[in-house]
Amino acid sequence: MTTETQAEKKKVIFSGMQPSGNITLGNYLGALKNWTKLKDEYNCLFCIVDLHALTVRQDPTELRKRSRQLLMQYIAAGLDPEKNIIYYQSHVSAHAELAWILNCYTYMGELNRMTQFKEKSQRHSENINAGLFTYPVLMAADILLYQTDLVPVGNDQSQHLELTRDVANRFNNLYGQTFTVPEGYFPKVGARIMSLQEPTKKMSKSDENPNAYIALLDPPDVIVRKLKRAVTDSEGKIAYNDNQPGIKNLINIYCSITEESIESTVERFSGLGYGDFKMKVAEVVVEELRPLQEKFRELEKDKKYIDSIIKNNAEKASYIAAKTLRKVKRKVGLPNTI
Ligand code: AQP
Repeated sequence: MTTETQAEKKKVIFSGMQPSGNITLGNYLGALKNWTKLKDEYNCLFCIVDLHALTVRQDPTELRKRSRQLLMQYIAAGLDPEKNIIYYQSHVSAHAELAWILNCYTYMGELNRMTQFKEKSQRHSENINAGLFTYPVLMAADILLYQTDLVPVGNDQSQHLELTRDVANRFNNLYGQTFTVPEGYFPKVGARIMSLQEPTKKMSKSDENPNAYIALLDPPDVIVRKLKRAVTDSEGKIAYNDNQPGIKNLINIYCSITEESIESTVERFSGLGYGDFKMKVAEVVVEELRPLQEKFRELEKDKKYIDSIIKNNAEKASYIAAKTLRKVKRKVGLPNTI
């Protein structure tokens, strides 16, 4: 078998992140770090889903800057822009086109049930726009355009993936086999990392309080300071349970990085005070992020290289996406281009 045929046989993985803030240790441990383990085994597309970020008001200059930074952080974390397709969603117009078509095959009732819409419309009550409502349809288009087999998702996204599968099946039933129906890919490691200030809420890059999250590019002294300030409890005991969500979160962070078991971590640190334990966590976080931050700074200096990645990968993604879009247009009866 030639290398090319082997590559073709690999399953397709699609995943993405929104440049809606500076990505956090939560995004890294829950998604990015796991992606780096898949990058050789699968045909991977890792997207910067900038169109999705528009569902919440963004400062245009900041959005552009963060999108580029996110792309560089993907590479700095270990994704390979030669083997993986790393690109901006807005550079491949097929995403928006397919989303429109799929909007016509998705029911209001289905979208009304989406819990993320309910949650985000509460959080952004001043701006409940139609994009926020149809967000899952754009996500379905992202996935289906590439005939994706597997989508690494956290629990928070499983409802959207189910909708993608329903829409794909509906379309295939109406028009014959058009889309691969994707499955969720649930990584073995990748705890849900919680806010450092409200440990019952997930760590989010768009949190208004920067002390609630560790950004991947936070310098070591900032990481130490944020962890020292992390909210804990008055039990004074290192234990892993829901009554001590702050300490539980710090243990999860520590174990996700070191891959040590929770039991042995709790046992090893059981005699420590919270202050000392926080310093142990800070040490492993700083060391984990150090190489990523160094690589990021190198990449930042090489504008030409990053520009070439942006261009080449957008072309690769567009080529694959155009094939699916052409098929879809033909099936629904849109006229051929002349
Ligand atoms: N706290 C978290 N712990 C573990 N995994 C997480 N992810 C997000 N937060 C955590 C995973 O990161 C990926 C990218 O997510 P996204 O950019 O699509 O947006 P999100 O899930 O809404 O992440 P944020 O940080 O909370 O963004 P904002 O604040 O903009 O809403 C996903 O795979 C997600 O599971």
